[in-house]
Amino acid sequence: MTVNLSHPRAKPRWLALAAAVTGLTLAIGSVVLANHVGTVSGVFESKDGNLAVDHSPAGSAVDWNSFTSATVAADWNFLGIGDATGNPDSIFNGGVKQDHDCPGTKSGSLGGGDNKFDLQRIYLANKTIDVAGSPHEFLFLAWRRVDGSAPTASAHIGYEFNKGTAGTCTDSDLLKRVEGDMLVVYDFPGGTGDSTVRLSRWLTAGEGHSDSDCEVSNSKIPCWGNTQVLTDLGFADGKVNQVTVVDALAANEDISAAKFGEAALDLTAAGVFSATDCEGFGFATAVSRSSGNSGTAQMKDKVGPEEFTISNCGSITVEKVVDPTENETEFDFTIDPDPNSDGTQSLGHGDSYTFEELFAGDYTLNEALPDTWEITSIECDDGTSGNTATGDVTVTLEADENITCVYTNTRLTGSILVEKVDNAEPPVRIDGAGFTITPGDIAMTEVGTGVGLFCTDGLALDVEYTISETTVPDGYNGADDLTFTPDEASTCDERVDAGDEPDLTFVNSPAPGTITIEKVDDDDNPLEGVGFTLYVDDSGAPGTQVGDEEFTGSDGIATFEDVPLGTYCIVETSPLDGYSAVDPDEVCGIVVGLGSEAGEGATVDLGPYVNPQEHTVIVLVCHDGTGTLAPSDVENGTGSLTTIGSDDVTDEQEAFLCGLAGFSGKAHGDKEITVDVGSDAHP
Ligand SMILES: [Ca+2]
Ligand SMILES: [Ca+2]
Ligand SMILES: [Ca+2]
Ligand SMILES: [Ca+2]
Repeated sequence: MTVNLSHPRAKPRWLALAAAVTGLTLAIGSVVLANHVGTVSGVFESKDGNLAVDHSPAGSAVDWNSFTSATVAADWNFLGIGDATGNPDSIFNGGVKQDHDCPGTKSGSLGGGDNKFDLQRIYLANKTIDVAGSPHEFLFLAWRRVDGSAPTASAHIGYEFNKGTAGTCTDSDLLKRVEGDMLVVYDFPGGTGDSTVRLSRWLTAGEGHSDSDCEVSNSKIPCWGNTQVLTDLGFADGKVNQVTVVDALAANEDISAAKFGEAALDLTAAGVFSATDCEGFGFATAVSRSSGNSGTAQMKDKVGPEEFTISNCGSITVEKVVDPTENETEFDFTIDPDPNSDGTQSLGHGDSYTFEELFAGDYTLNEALPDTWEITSIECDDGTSGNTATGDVTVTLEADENITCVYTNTRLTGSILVEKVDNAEPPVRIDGAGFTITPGDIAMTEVGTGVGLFCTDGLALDVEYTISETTVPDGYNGADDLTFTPDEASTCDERVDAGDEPDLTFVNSPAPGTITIEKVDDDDNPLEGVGFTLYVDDSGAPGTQVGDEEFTGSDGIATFEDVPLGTYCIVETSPLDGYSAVDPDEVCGIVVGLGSEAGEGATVDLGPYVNPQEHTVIVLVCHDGTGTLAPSDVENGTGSLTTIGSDDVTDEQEAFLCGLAGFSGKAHGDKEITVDVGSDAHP
């Protein structure tokens, strides 16, 4: 099987600026082309020696002037290739013969008197036409040489069609010839003579050919093989203009007699193409020759090469576009029917694959869609759109055609909805948190403000994400990381509107608080060893005890740590002897609330509690005259006692006590006395 080049349709290389004149010049359509080619191809006027559309049916009859506004007319593909004239021109080096592969070329002049060799442009057109139920590849070609030679001057134009699979020549823009390249030689004897069209193929030793297969008797392989005279076989016809004709492709240029020639070839009838093998040519070059003698003719002017595709097969290319583009997922493509067993082709973003060597017909491409993707478009450059639900697109391929279909896939994305609650029963959503999703380091978006609900969408499906509480509300301990894998397409807007339950709930416990209490005496001295006990505040009275009794240290401070949020009472349960515990000995309504920083509880500082020092006031009453104790009743408002008498002490003690300083000269009866207990009156 030969190689199908599968080039896209040739782009216009040369177009006239002139307006089309075909509409004005349509003749009565009564002419029937006489020979085989004309009869079959019918409507390409290849043998009337002009460029205007003269025949019927109007609208499908084609001559060269049909291509003034488009490179495709009635499914004929057209290419015009212009060429320099005079000096400089792109020409062959002197002495180059037909069989020279990669011959020398140059920019120069063909020389005086050689106007008959100076090509100004060539035209090419091709189309697949059904002949008796079989597709035939038809090729039409034309040449225009410069004015300046007599109408009797002969013309010998070679058209070389290269597969181009071996690249270009080293020293020129010509294509390296490969086995099966095609040479068409158009020989016009001059005057009113009939044109002859010959065809030969390039032969190489590697394909089993030998020198004896060459057309030119003294040539060596590789060479052009023996020619078929297609005009004799009825597989080609042609005509050179006998009168001035108008070329609408070249600004309605008048072309005088014998400066324009055209021909048609049935390449399938000539055996170039078959119903079973794909054959293709991708480039065309024209050359004017000094004569029709293949052995002696010199190569003169050169036109082209340019891309021009003739093939009985086509190709279908799949191009893959993926959104997001950085994704590395690959998608599996198949074609049905699959005549060349291409099988499944896996393509990622930016990849393409061409199913080559496809005969004309209907083909269905299919993409097997991964679950987490959708096809957003299937667009082919023949105008066909595919079914995005099934991944199928069916195109009708013509020979010579490449159809490119672009499959665009978009990754389905899901969302994660999380809520932030405290540890109350029932839980209450709380404000002030922040979450980050990895991979991607995505900060979650809070839904609304201060409602403790967060959502992020655009996340890949079937990917496990880790959600971290990266901002913890003040006064709370943060929650551990959680993971979630979105498995269905969704957006945050949809889910919030629908009131969906959160995927994840982060529970934060408030950080426990601390209560400190300081104990001092009424001289502001810290008191060590005072015991306090914490109770739940039960309607203003101590309820359940919380933790152990705590004692003050040398700094006078007792501390209750890890105290849950709540309201408490503190009771001085172990006061020091010699000190009052009534300032106060029980405090309720102590509130431990949320702390002011993440992870830290509140600290309640109850400040100094003062335990006053205690003293005893002793009253003695002595009789001034005898120096002896005189028992007397004493009251201080809360109680009464009787001072000691002589029977309570020894004589020496009585003498000592009554010798102490006192207020003397007091008669019997009640006496007022004020005692200021001195704070410095003891150690
Ligand atoms: Ca014509
Ligand atoms: Ca015509
Ligand atoms: Ca040239
Ligand atoms: Ca030229």
